[in-house]
Amino acid sequence: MRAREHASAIVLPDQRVAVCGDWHGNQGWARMISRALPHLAPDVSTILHLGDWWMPPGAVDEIFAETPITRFYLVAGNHEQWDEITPVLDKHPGEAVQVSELTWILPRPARLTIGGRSVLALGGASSVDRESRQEGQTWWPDEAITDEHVAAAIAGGSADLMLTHESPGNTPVRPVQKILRTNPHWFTKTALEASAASRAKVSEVWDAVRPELLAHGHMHVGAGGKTADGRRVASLGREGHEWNLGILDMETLRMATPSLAIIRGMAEQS
Ligand SMILES: [Mn+2]
Repeated sequence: MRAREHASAIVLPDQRVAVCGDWHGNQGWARMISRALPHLAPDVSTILHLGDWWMPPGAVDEIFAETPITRFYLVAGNHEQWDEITPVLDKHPGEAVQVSELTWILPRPARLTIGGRSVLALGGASSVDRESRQEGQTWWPDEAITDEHVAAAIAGGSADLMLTHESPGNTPVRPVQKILRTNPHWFTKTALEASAASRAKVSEVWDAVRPELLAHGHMHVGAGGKTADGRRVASLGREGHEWNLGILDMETLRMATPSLAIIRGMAEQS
């Protein structure tokens, strides 16, 4: 991974953007999105990816070449090629780094302005499958959200929209609450404790920044919720599942989530 350009301020005029949940390197699914999206939202030229992307940047260029997409911003997750991402980010502290024609990796944290709205992106998350992975090969400690990331994110002040990979701990999204309560995949106690600590960091930022909408991935469930004080949270599904793709209106901060059937149907038409 090599830096082409870097940018400290990202200001986009877009009124609508696409937001995607985890892809886990699935290029077939990315291609499905690339075929459906121009039919679903021909005005959209920006994709905000909420992490567990893990793809060669050149694949993004190739897959979206024949589409209106001109920018692909990554809010990194936990399952990423951190041995390549961290060095390029470290070379340009606080800046977004362009690593292919379309792909930009956002700093940790990042502030953007999209359609006149203030946006905070906070990448990173804890791997609950940590024990089945090999450090330096399929897992890196860089995945963690650090106290420095939290402090910098809060220091930037309020935001209308917050983008993360990790869920906040105090989420109002009921299907996410259920997963956290029941541990359906039998993750270990150590992994679950690290995961809870990671969610607490997101909560700390979320409660300070108080965005109207927070969108995240990682939990592999597509669902929404709202806090008692009116803050909305959208949890995006993983690749090939419902709610992996959202079309977000920056004026209303409402997100449309076309069904899998619609996405497949639209992709077949192209
Ligand atoms: Mn993840």
